[in-house]
Amino acid sequence: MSRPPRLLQNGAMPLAALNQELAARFDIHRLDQEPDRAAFLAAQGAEFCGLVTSAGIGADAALVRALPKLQVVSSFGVGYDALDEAALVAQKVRVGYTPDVLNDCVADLAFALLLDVSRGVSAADRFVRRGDWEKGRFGLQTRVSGKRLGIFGMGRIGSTIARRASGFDMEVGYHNRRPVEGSPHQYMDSLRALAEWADYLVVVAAGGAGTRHLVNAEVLDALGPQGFLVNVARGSVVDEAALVQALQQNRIAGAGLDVFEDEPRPLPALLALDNVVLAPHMASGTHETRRAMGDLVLENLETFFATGRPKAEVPWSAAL
Ligand code: 8YV
Repeated sequence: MSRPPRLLQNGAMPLAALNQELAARFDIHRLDQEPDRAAFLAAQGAEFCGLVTSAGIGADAALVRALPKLQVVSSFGVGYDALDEAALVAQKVRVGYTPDVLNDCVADLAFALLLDVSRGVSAADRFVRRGDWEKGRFGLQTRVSGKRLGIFGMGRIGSTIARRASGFDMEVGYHNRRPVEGSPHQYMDSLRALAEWADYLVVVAAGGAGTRHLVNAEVLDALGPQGFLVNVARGSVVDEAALVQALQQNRIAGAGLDVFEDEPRPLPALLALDNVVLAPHMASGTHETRRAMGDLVLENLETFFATGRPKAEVPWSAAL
């Protein structure tokens, strides 16, 4: 029997069983457990033909260049903004990722944050626990049903969120670089116009240089004092300092955030605000979805070693 391919893994997947299955099928070495990563890569980097990483950890250009025999990357996650496209394309590395399997859970959490910040669920929980109920009534909240939902990024996850919205009798509008062919929803040709129209602006656009800080002070002011922001995409899409100011000055009504510019460190000012719901980048974090993501990480590797291409390939890898 031939030896299993030697792969480098630069962080554990969030289910012990997945890491065990990976190690049972491939010859895995854990880079994150190396005390001197640079020295290890200099000595042994040329031995690895594959890298197992995640959307959160990614692979920078220095790591890719330290692996001159790299043929395949299998990344746990749908976002690929932390994978250095230029370095990977230059080395003609095939890159697999985990789209689709997380659509439902990310859409569910987007709605959980939307409902929470609008109906004050977390704030009400704090109110009851503090014993404030005996002192007076909890403040009135904002109705969700029948309102306008603006989706920035009508892709796989965006359209799953739009389907959830129909159960709340919400009108859906969206902004993308281009209208989505056949979409039944209203297309707005600018993010500002979408924010102006929407009661809830939900960010599901991909991260990276092209979308950095697109949700800025101007967009937040267009959303306005009755409007709520929800972000389940990447912290980088929102100018977090501008968001803090807009929240502090009640220029928007509230925000539900699963992602931040500097994870795991949300701006401290956010922690002090009651009209904000904060989550620790957990939208895909259910047993079921994380299992499915891990299965696809393994399947992408197996398909690559059998056919030369991962099953689910990021667009710039598929174009190689
Ligand atoms: C991951 C994510 O949980 O898929 C993505 O792009 O951001 C999350 O689903 C996380 O990045 C895993 O590292």
